[in-house]
Amino acid sequence: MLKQLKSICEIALKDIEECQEIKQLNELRVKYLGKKGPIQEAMKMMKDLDTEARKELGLVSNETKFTISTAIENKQKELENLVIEEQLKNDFIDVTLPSRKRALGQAHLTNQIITEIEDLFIGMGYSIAEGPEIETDHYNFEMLNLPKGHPARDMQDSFYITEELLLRTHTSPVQARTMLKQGGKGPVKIICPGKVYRRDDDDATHSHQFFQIEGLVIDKNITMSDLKGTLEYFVKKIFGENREIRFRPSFFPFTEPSVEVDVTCAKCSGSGCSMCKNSGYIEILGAGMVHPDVLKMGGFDPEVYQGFAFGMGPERIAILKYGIDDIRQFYTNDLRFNNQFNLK
Ligand code: FA5
Repeated sequence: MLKQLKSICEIALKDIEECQEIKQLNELRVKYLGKKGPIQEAMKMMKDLDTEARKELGLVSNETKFTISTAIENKQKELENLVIEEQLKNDFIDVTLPSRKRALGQAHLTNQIITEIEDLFIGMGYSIAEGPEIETDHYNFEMLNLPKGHPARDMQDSFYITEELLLRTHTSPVQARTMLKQGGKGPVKIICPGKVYRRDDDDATHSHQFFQIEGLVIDKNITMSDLKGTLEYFVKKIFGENREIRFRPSFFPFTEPSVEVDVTCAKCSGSGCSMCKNSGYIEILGAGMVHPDVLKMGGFDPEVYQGFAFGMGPERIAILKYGIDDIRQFYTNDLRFNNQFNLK
């Protein structure tokens, strides 16, 4: 029996040595150390032996059991390590591989055109001013020579929140706010981009919510020719030398004299179409010399200082620059529209 146990031990160690998988190792554990295994069988015989032989068989059986179970434990660790190594090999991340391309977002066309206009005026020495979108009647109208009941208030149909508060109808109140901040001292040279709101019916060139960029220059000896030169330079820079513009006499209560500037229609190049209402031109801005009363209300002495101001619609400018057929394209969030204008 002792010899038999020795040879079983040798065979078991060989089997364990050759074993390649954990599953197979578990089968060997059951085969050699299980209840029906050879060591248990040998133990069962002990009862028929005398004391000395029983002692010896017990010792050898225990040793055999210990040797086999130690070999199985060692093999188990070895096989588990192999599995981990294999996993590590397969999970290897090649950090040198090029990454997946991510679609990058881009600025909305409105922001792109506003940035372009801002850059142009900053290049001419202007700085950027801001004002609130919820404005008081006082700044939106009264400080601009439009007292309550003035018929010209109808030019800008408004969204009132209370009797005194409204969504600003233009960026011109920033003129008044800037003048007061200056305490009557020039020079002033600002532009103010921002959102404005009007109860206008939406159509190809009108929106109830749109952007404006206000401009204000106040200094000594400012004349209409400064305004004209500035706007001509601006229009040529934005639209190119070949685009036709025209200055048309107009009326704004806060400027005197006042003009409106039109650029030839992008769709019909001036021959007349539905977009330009057959006029051949689309209006992009209103402007004029700051009215002496507005200068006075802003704390400036009109005998010493003069100024010019303008207010333009950047969406209209983009429409004319890129031949866009409808201002509603700016607000309907169709990415295909915006993606055409990656101008950087
Ligand atoms: C004004 O809002 C004056 N505050 C501009 C101004 C400033 C004049 C300083 C003199 C001195 P007007 O209502 O014309 O003016 O609007 C100015 C520009 O805003 C227009 O030329 C046009 O480009 C744009 N605009 C006006 N209404 C709309 C609209 N509903 N949708 C889109 N753009 C508009």
